[in-house]
Amino acid sequence: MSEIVTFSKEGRIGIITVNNPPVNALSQAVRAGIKSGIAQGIEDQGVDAMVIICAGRTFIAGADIREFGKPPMEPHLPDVCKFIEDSLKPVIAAIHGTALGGGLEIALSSHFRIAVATARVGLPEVKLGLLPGAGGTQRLPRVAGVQAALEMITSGTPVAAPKAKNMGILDEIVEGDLKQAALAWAQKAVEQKLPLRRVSTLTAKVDSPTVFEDFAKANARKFRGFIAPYKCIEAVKIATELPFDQGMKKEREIFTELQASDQSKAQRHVFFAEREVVRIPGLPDDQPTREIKSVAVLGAGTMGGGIAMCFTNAGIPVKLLDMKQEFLDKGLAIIKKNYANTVAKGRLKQEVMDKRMSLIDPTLSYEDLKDADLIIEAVFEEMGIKKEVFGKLDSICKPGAILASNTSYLNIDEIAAATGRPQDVMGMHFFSPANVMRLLENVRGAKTSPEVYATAMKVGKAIGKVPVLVGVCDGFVGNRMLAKRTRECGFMMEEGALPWQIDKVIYDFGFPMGPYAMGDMAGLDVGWRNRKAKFDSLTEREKKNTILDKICEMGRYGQKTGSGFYKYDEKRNATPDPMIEELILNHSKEVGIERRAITDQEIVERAIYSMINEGAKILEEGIAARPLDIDAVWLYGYGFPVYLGGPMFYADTVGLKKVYEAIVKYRDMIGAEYWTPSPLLEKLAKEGKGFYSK
Ligand code: T1G
Repeated sequence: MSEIVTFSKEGRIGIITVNNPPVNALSQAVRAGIKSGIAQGIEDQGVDAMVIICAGRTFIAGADIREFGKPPMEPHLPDVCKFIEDSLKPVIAAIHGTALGGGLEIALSSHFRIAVATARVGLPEVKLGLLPGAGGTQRLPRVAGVQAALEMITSGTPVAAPKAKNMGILDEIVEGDLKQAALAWAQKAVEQKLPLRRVSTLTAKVDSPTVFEDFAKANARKFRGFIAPYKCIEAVKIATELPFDQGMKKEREIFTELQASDQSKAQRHVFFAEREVVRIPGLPDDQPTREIKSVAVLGAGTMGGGIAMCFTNAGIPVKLLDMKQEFLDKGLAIIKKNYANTVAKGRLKQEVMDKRMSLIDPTLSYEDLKDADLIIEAVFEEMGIKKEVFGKLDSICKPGAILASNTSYLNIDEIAAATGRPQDVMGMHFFSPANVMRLLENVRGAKTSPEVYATAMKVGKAIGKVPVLVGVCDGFVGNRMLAKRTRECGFMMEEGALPWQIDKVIYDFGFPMGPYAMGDMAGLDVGWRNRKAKFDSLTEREKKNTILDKICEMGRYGQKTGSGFYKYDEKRNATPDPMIEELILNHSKEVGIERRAITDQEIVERAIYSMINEGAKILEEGIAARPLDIDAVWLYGYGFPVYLGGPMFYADTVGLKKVYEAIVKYRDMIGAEYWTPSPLLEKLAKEGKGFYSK
């Protein structure tokens, strides 16, 4: 037996203990250890029953994802599960923490399952572009019913133990010491000769023959673009149609197919990227950070209010400052309404809402901010105002306080220079709605100290964000790349495409919405104001591309004015507007561009490859340290489809040679001013490598 799986005996009960930190993943050694532990218990005449239990913070959290894509090693998990289930001696799974994926499959192959009340059980494989591959799709519908199995397997969301008991997944919720409870259970099973419950022998019944179709239809919007959810439905259906062993064979075939798919590779990449992105290359793991026990937010507007909620949600008290009482009252009312909506949906208890509201201390006085550990400014995006605010904060806030700006594009170094402590100044760029969007772009200035930005990364994780560290440049990582897509889409509209064609292509690519529908939702006046602010830095062609100006000059700001690029009915349903089509055709004539047919493929290439090329330049400049930083920004802040893994991972999937050749093609078509290949991209393409090549 290896150290990570041990076999011990208490009385006549054999205990198989898994101890493979941090989450007891089912590596080859763990699988082998469990199998030989069960074998030992079966052979040992002094053993009447066995318990599978885990050390550390959780029961088995699934297969070892790092082993995927490598040659599979024996024993295979389905065989280990069968070996457990076939045991003639009772096997009890004792669960704490999270029994996920292969962990729940091990438990479902045991004869009885007990858990502490705080445990959760789930089959999250679909989030990795997979399906449960060791009997989860065949055993769960037999024990919890088809509908429940469909929901659990296609959502991947774990279920709390009490609910899992009601669903028939768990036999008992135990209190006190789990191991003692498991031993007592095993004793009872032996003494009362409880019939061994082998889930594979049960039947998965369907209440209605259309349950699978109906389920797929009902979730079409949620499953859009993904392959795995439909394969999950197919496998559960098989559980209702075929004998267990044949169903297992089918499940394994589908699993193997999905494991080799680009979608699963992308989603596995995203799993690790989300965890790796918080680690800052070049900084020691024990980098000192500052303690953040109190926060202040300047500006009670939409962003300020959302940012305040991020901290109250994490139990951190917030001082919320604004210039006028009416602004404060309005901001607090919006926060209250947001919480009340969540309570009304049953997703938050009233007392928790009250607690969070009580953590907000509104103020009109800068003086009240003097003891805050972290101050986040979310005032109007104008450099003069930012400098004035930071100058004031510099004079009031205690030494060691972190002064952060939520600016989405202004120069952090210039803001920091307005203080005498630039080492304590940085950007913390939240995304709207700040209490919902998971991305936090942490912007380190030229003088920001490692202690300060390491603290901001820790704060980001503590408030449930995916914090990404980036450098100072116009638009940081996200908006800088987005500007390239916006430019190219604007050019294609001049050259022959229409906004609704571009939107459909970007939507079908996998984004939640196309750029023009998004513009109409956010308000075209926002983009128009940015365009005006940046007008002098635009190229001649961009200056002449006045389609947005013309639409806004008509007072068409999008949904809020009933029309923008689209026209909207009272339910805000969008319809392409012939008036806009005419406006665009006239514009092309005006600027002397002969319109041509633009293919959907060209739209994808120009919209996405322009961003990838810019991403490569961002890497060259060190604005982002790794491609995964860029992918995380786009996945958690801009809705890049998770099954493509982010723009840089997607580029590798397409192949950098192909991306490079397309960029060269557009350089020759549109101009080097817009399409000069990044030297890094060119080099990697010529070496047959990718951004993630080792
Ligand atoms: N394999 C390998 N490493 C894993 C892992 C796994 N299954 N789960 C977590 N880790 C690493 C993770 O990368 C991180 O490493 C550390 O553990 C702590 O994780 C046949 C096919 C369990 C809820 O999808 O959801 O079973 O960054 O930071 O926030 O049907 O981890 O420290 O180096 O996330 O407390 C199905 C995945 C697999 C569960 C804990 N299982 N894990 O969350 O910690 S497929 C999953 C999680 C499968 C079978 C199939 C979470 C967690 P590092 P963490 P956490």
